[in-house]
Amino acid sequence: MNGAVTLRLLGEDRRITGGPFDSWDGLGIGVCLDPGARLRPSATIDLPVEDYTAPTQEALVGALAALLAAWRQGDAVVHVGCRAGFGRTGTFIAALARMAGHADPVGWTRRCYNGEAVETAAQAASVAALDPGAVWAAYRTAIGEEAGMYALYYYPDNASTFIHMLLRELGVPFELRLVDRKSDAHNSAEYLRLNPLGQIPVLVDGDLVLTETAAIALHLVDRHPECGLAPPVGSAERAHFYKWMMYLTNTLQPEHLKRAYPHRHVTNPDAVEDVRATAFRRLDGMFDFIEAELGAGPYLLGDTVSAADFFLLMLVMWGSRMARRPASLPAIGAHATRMLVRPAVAATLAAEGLSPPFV
Ligand SMILES: N[C@@H](CCC(=O)N[C@@H](CS)C(=O)NCC(=O)O)C(=O)O
Repeated sequence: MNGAVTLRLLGEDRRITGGPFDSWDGLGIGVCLDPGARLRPSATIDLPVEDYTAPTQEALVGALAALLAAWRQGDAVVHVGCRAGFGRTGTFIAALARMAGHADPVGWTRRCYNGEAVETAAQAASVAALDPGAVWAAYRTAIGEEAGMYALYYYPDNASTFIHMLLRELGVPFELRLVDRKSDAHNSAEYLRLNPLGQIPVLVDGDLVLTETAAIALHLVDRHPECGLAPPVGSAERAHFYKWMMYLTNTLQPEHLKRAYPHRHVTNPDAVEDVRATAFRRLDGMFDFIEAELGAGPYLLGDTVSAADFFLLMLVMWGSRMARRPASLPAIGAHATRMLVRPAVAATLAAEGLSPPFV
């Protein structure tokens, strides 16, 4: 054995040992990355990877989903191993750290498991490219869960963008329904039946028709707790998660809306510019506050990503229209850069036709 790490996955702390596969005592689940391993107990998940190479994304996603599904059956211990137990083992452990939401899974694995973990650039790249949404989708298939189809009423670069990113990150099936604001579709009788306020987004989840961006996000993280996009209910971290969700929805987002719709806040048309300028100034102050609170972050809650980080990213992207772009602040810029490379975020921006620079 080389070492052991603990990662919070599927709502529980999981202990994972790593090292040569043939050194495993055979108890629990084994993840075998060594094509030449002699030991083959029945509870083995095979992911054969040659020395100094990286698994394909498809194979990595399949093995991660199989392990998550096996964990769900009980509290089994897990041993991950290849021949020496550094490079390929470290790569798999780093992939698990990514699934647990760590900001720098390779760095984390080198710090917590083994300094030599993840030996090649290709192995590091395979961890960076991992799409958690693809793993969650494969996991649901593996456990036979019938995920219902969501429908998201959206318009590119509207508040729906945050929910769109979340749906992809959760790996759930969804359908996008465009509400064409150019033709005033958000004020059509049909849309007003869904949201009497005529605002975007609306999420349809079976019989449930839900409005209000933050409420939709909270509903989604509750519906899919396995994905860990919100800390455990009742924990101090969960309380901070609520704090950020509330701040973003009741303070930052409304100020953006004041900037976008200043005429709604005046009776005297001459005051429109003053309202707009004041909103810009207040937004600068709010982003200064977030910059200070984020600090080293790297995420709003510290080392692991949550739904609130996707919300912040969207509000930072909206700020690319500001004289001082919020992403020009160092901590917010680093946060946005980290979030933008997540496969779910990149896919959302591509689908909505949104292109950088946001940072
Ligand atoms: N409180 C709502 C606000 C949503 C909102 O204002 N959406 C904008 C697009 S980003 C919209 O639909 N604007 C159209 C309008 O207000 O007429 C939420 O968070 O969902």
